Amino acid sequence: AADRAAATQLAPAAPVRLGAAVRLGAVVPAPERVAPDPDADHVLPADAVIRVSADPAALAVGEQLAALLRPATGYPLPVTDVVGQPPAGGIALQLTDEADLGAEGYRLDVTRDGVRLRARTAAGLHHGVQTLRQLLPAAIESRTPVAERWVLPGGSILDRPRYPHRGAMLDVARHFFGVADVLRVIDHLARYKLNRLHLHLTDDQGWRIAIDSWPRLAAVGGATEVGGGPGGHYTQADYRRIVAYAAARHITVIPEIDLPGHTNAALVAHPELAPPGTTPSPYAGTEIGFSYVDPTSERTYDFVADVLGELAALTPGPWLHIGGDEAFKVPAEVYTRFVERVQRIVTGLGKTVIGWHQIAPAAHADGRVLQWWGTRPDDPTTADAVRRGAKLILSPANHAYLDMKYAPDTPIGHDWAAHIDVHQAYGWDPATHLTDVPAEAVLGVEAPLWTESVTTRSEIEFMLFPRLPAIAELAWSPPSAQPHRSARSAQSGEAAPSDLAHRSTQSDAAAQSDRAAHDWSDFRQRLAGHAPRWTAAGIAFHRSPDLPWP
Ligand code: TNX
Repeated sequence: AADRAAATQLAPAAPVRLGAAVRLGAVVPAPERVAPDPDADHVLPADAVIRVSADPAALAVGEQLAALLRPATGYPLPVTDVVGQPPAGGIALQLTDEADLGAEGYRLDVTRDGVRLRARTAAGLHHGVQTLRQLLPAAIESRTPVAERWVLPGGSILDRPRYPHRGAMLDVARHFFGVADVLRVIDHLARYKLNRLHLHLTDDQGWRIAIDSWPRLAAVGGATEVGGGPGGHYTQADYRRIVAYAAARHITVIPEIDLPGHTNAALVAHPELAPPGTTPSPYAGTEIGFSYVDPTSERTYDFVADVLGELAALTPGPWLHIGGDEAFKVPAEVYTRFVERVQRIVTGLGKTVIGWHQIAPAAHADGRVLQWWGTRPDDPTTADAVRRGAKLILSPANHAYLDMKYAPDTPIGHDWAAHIDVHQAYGWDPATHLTDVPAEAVLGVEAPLWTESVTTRSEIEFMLFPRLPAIAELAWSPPSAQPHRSARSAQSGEAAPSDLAHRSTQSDAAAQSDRAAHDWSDFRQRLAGHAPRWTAAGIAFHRSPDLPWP
């Protein structure tokens, strides 16, 4: 295969496109600092080796990089952990102890001689690999060999996330999506450096996770979905597979069991949990707010403890999401006591509570996080919960809800919060969005995809692309441009990376700055430039009129 690949380079069957290198600043989300060096473009040779620090997690990232690059290049790209200077034309993935890179940052240097990626953690290397992918020609996304000059733009990038929580939610309850679809969504998150996948596992229309101690929940409660389809559920083995696939991409799964409302499917399976005098029946519509588990029955708390106990055991991540939204039929005082009791169950399991911001009035529980999905930034109840210790994940429904239509003529989706095209998805600042909430309370951003109207993998992608990358950039990229020097203008060519880190205060606005931080006109160009990648990867997307498509 190596010989064939080399021969392909010398005497290509199809004409090799001698396209220009991708711009170093073309990355989404925008890196913190970019210093291009146009004299240092690197052409990946057919015999390139991927050298990785001798660490299992780092080696796994190296193998993933090889797996990403092999199909289109046809190169063998062996992965080794032999340390030392990278050979000419090699790609080096190195774990370092450079404190400024933080838990997820990376430093990338592309020179004529090779590529060096450094990070303190395998997560940082993983994010750097996503940048590396985006810097290769779009044909790198092809699953079959392409005759192409695999050129990377010269220069250096220093990159770190703005927020630790960068997520998306998939509602697998309204319509069920199988494991393969979820893994593909995980791939989309990884591409844009997101690190949390929130799975909305239960709702009125379906219960999607097998619970050994309450088997009817999935067997009976899982057999429905919106529109009358067959539904489905994940076995615990399925769920573990999703968690492991996500973990290998440095993404933590956050499972949600929505309580006390949005529980009709559970009540159909276990009518004894329903409030006295009610007779639950399977529901395939899209109304909300009618169902709830009986908060006055001890059996309800047995159910909650068993379900959350099994879920905690399946979930290596620290969080359990308890829902809490739209329990309209439960009186406020009863609701608050219920939430406080469920919070105690979660903390008792050694997990951290996340809930929709309706749980705000409940007492603080250690580390608890509210997921704010309002549309009006003035929310005194949430601000008060923050004063009592809560942290926030922001999912403003009029900016971050991926189930909203792009425009009135969008064939699927809702419009109760807004029409959300790319400009609207991008046009807000998480740090200052909520009134009377300090920036330090914001852990990050999450884009939820509710699926009342979303039924297929390509419909998921149509709603995600191109909006998910806009939310990813809000979560990852710095809010304002950092002044920096280009690698070229540095005194010593060798010192380019530390230049990026330590000498950036020297004002050199005229340097070949290839980046503008939160900047719509720059972002729309960069994002539109990804369309050929999505096409090559078979990703469905909406050709939004907001973007200057190539
Ligand atoms: C509100 S947002 C809901 C969901 C719906 C969604 C539709 C939230 C916590 N609850 O039950 O699916 O609106 O946009």
